[in-house]
Amino acid sequence: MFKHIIILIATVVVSAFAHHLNGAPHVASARLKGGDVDGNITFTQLDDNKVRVQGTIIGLTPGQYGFHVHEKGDLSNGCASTGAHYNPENQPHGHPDDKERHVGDLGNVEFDANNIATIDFVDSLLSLEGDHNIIGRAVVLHERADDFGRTNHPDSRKTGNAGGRVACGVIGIQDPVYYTYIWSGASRTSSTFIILLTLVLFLY
Ligand SMILES: [Cu+2]
Ligand SMILES: [Zn+2]
Repeated sequence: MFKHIIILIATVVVSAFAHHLNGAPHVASARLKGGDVDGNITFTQLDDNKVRVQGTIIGLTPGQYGFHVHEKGDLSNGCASTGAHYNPENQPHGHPDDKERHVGDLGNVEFDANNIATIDFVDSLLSLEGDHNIIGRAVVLHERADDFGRTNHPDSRKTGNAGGRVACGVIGIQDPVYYTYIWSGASRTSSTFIILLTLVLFLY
């Protein structure tokens, strides 16, 4: 009886662990660079299918600057080759709280008197998996504030008229880093099964 309880507990623990391994990366990160601008941004997948965006960027004078996820993680021609705003739902440009917006529309970041921007917000459209997956794409910081599609400028509903691209970085997997190492080559389901079988045999 005692042994069965142990096995039950072990199964639950291993299943929970395997579920974590099977899931999407929990944290992605990007190093944002361009001219005097330098920053690190992390994207953390929250349990309720939202992503928390956190980071610090230095190097711009006080003010608001457009901040987006662009569709390509291609820096072969600098920030220019990162493509348009990430827009898998084919919507017009907007504010992060708008119903109609690009998935990549993250609004503005604000630089303070020390030329530092501190970023910490939760976005409801970004994801580290599935249809809105931002991994392998780019974060881009612009030379002007994003107008959220609310002016008469011809670029307003396309880009927020935020001007040129000042800094950018590719979004990559940060955690779990062991994912491909441990599970490469074998199907995840069978790997889970083998671990469970080994555990059961060991306990008996
Ligand atoms: Cu942009
Ligand atoms: Zn946009």
